[in-house]
Amino acid sequence: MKYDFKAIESKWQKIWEEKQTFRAENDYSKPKYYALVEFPYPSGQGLHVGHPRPYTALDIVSRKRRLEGYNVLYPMGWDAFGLPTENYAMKNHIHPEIVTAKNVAHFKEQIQSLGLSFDWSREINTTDPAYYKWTQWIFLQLFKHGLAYKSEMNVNWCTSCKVVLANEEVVNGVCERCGGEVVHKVKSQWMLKITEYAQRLIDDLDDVDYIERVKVSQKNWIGRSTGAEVNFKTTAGDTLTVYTTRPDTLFGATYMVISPEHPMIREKADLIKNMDEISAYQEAAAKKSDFERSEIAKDKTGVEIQGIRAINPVNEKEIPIFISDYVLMSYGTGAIMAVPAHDTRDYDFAKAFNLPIIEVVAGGDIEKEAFTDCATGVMVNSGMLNGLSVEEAKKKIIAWLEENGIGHPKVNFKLRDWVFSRQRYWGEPIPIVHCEKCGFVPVPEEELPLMLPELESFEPTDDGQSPLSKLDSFVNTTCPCCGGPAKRETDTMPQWAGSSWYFLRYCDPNNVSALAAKEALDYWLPVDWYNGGMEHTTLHLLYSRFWHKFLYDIGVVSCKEPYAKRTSHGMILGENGEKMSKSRGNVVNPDDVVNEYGADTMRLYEMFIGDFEKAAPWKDTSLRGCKRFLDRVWNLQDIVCEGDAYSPKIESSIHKTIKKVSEDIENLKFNTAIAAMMALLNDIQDAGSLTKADYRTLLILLNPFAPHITEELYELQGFDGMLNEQAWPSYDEAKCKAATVEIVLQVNGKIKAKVEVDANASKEEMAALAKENEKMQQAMEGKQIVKEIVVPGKLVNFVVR
Ligand code: ANZ
Ligand code: ZN
Repeated sequence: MKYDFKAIESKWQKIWEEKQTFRAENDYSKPKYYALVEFPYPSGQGLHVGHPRPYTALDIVSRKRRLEGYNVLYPMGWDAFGLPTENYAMKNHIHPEIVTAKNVAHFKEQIQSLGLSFDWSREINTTDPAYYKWTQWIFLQLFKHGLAYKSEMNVNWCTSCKVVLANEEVVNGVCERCGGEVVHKVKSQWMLKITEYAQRLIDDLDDVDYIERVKVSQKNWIGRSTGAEVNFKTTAGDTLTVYTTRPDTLFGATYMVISPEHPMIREKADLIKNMDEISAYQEAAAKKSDFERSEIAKDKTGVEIQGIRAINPVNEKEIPIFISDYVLMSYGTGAIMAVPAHDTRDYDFAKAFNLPIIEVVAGGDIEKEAFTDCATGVMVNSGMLNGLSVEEAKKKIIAWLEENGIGHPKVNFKLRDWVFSRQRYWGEPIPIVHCEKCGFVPVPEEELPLMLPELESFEPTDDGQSPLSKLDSFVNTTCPCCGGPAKRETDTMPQWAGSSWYFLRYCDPNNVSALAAKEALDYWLPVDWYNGGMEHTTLHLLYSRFWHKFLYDIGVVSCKEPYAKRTSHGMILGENGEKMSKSRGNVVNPDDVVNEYGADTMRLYEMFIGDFEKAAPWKDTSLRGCKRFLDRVWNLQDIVCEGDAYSPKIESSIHKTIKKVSEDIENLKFNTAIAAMMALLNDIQDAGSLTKADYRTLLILLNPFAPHITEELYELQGFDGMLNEQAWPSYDEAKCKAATVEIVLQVNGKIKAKVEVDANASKEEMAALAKENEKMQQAMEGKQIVKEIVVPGKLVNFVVR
């Protein structure tokens, strides 16, 4: 009988669906396992061959866990709000809801063809009002707890999408999504106070099992730094406060720099003599992105403020104040003390403007460059600090600053509050009403969901107003507080909103009175294993940890962290090693692969393609190799024997493979797990036969990778029940040791023969075997053995003369 993958795959997919095989039970007495992959954005392009890589990986984990006796939740859904759908809808004059439904149907069919063990009864969609009701509810809780606020903000504005972007969405100075130019704009925006959670978002990383690169990049993004705030008096009679990580270098502060947006410029305008020059510089700076402005290598520009000087508090010296765009208003206090001898940017600036450079930490060569090392230097030219190390000097100066009321220790974070408004149609309406009398008033919870209204046209306005603002019947309402006339918020939420809590909804997806029942959350959480893209590390992963912590604080969930374990997969590239794209003509369509080779081959290949954590190029030859492997597994039926033809070699090979596959799955080494099963198959074919029991074991091991063919073979062999109801095999460590090993026999270091010996053979036994060997005898004819070298398990070498 031929391996008819088409018939087999559709047969088992139907059976699984009918039997609801992968339905997670809310049976709280069983040990649970919650496996999660990032739900896709159902784009018009359909599934990419990159999608199944993480889905299959955690499908393997889920299937293994079921065989290990766990009640497994492995859900899937749709992250369906967002710009691409809206843009498509606008271009083609179709409502985004219709576009979404069509895309979801297509994605679902494609995903289902792969035989993934998702519990489809828990499918969710972020654009479903029954779902976004709870997204809005969470927003209201944030608002009620002072964590959502509206403020005038200098925001990132994508000139092509006509939309505000979060800092996280600006990559290398351009729009993460479309690559369009990003400029600054002052706009009134809803913001979420993620900064309030900055410290906890760092600290609690200690309690979770995330791959190291994810932890590191989250920490860098949050960017905790410790230092001091120091007050400098100015000749204008006020004070300029700076943030510095190097208060030890105060004696070397030879000038100050404030950001072009610093309020002092406005407040002291009447004292500033070169206001025209300053204004021109401010205008030029406003056009640049923070990214451009903070580049280390860029030429330093600036203008000295004429008419006001600052006084260095440690030596009462008057120093000049500059404005320069390398100082950002959004970090620290927007003002710095410049220490050119020990800071690279200050050094470049001082050289450009011919400012004094005073060495205060000895150990470098400040004629050539700034000396920034703080581990080895010794303080000089610094009065009371002379002779101290940098660390000692920091402590001493901070104590002195505090005593004299000039400064205090300070911790700063790079993390900014989350810009939460979007001026687009296809998102969750922000459930807030603005009343002249009462200010911002939440929409009453019993009125949720606040439905996204029907609109004629979804075009955003050029001045950046949401399309919803054009709909008077939506905008005009009454104040829930005083009953007077009021206006609705017309901004919508960013795409990151729905995905910030979706893993909670899966626990209890149809609940109408809460985002999920408490018992369901307590049982399923935390997610035991979450796999997703590295690109989401500082976006979705951080946002969802923030929301989860907030929900923990208000008692909705009982654990501090949403995900116990986080891993990440590499991309699948085209055959040419480049990213797959239409323009490069190297796109592989998953439907074609499933059609031609079957889902099991596709799954197996995606796991065999390379190290799961690294990018890997697609190779059709290797895909065919995986198909051949399954053909051979199929053909083993011909050599299965009823009894137990005992072979110590196969027995040990089986135990080794069980161990290897079991461990490799846990360690993301799916490719080497498959290689181990391929090696086992070779051993079996060398042996020429295998027992039914050994076949059964191989089928169970292979089942998570290739679930359809293994179920079919299991049935054909007449075993009891279904394969997915069996137990994951265990192994005997002692039997994992190879029964025999191959050793080489040499004469004067040259290989003469290779023979199999008992793995535990002694040196004497090995030497005796070598002497009996025909080839060895020929090579040594007429000669004397002068030395015998024997390495157990490896080789015998005779030195002859
Ligand atoms: C004096 C000094 C001397 C500094 C020295 C560094 C080295 P992190 O680690 O990133 O927190 N700084 C402070 N606010 C700034 C702003 N708004 N824009 C640009 N630069 C700013 O860096 C903090 C350091 O970056 C601060 O310490 C300050 O320069 C600068 F040898 O103060 B330092
Ligand atoms: Zn009111």
